[in-house]
Amino acid sequence: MAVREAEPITSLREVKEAGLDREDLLDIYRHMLVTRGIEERGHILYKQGKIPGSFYTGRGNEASAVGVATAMGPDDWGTPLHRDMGVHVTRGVEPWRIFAQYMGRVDGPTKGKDGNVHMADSNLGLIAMVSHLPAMLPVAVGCALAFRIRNERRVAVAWFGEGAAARGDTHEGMNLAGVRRLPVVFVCDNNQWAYSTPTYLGYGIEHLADRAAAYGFEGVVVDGTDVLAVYREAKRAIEKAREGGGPTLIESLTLRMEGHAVHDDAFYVPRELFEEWARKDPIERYRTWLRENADMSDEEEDELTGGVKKLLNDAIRRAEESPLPDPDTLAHGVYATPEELDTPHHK
Ligand SMILES: Cc1ncc(C[n+]2csc(CCOP(=O)(O)OP(=O)(O)O)c2C)c(N)n1
Ligand SMILES: [Mg+2]
Repeated sequence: MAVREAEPITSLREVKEAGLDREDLLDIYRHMLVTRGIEERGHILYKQGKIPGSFYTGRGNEASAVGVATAMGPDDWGTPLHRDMGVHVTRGVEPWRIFAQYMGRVDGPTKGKDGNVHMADSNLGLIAMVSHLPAMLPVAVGCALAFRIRNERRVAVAWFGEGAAARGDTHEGMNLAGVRRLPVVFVCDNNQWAYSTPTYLGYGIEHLADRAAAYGFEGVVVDGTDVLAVYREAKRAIEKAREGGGPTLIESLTLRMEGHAVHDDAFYVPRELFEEWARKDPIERYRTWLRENADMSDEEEDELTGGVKKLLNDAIRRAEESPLPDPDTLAHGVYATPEELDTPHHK
């Protein structure tokens, strides 16, 4: 069975219908630029030897991450992964705190206690990834179950990769969500590679979103380089979940434009594939859309890009002033104490 394939948004009228005004449109662009800027500067910090461990980016996934996060409500929760920097940026994590995180400093969201993208700010409705494959998917389903039990009109958003889709916890999470019609939206960042494994060795169906039907909910495939199309599908799915309509699986198609991490030059990805997807660069694509459909002027664009550049320069400076954590605090904040938990059986 073929799932629905999302339509692109072609006019300002459709954008308004989807709930965005012109300021929102420029905010989306700014968030995408900040996302890419953070990761580009991260590469430089890595080469300068300032980032411990490896370094991961989501180049090519900016539209997908920002589009979904823009559709989330302020009280919704999400579990973004190593390709989803745009989610942190859109939810309001300040760039200097992200650079501090990269460099293991105390002002990073994990206070210098975990590796670079294993981070999240729970004050902004985000839960840090434990691991990728896909450890966070059952956690998000658990959030959705809690929202249901507490009668809260909130939605959980769970991200996972197409490689992670082959593992058992994806099935367990989606099955429970389908059976209980929980308020959760699954977002598969299908970037066509799971480390060096191509999709044809990862799954035997045409679209991963085809699987949704087997769990009793809707699946949709969206072009992950089209930020407005991603936004519209995510908004539909999130509001449907909030209204009691159950889960949706959104498969967002992109290409991972860099290696799995900085140590991997992606020699196994055909060059033509990179060239093909570079022509669909999500930021360039959206920039063209804004100029053609929302009258983004040269001055407006210069002001925006100049502002982002300054924001990132200041952010790096501020992050470098942040100290490394005091070794004596190593075990602080790592485990919750029973008193901090609101689950009755822990009392
Ligand atoms: C159980 C387990 N096996 C292997 C890894 C190492 N690992 C982390 S991400 C990844 C690739 C995942 O591919 P995919 O789900 O497509 O996500 P992508 O990295 O492409 O975004 C691998 C092999 C892991 N974290 N956990
Ligand atoms: Mg992948």
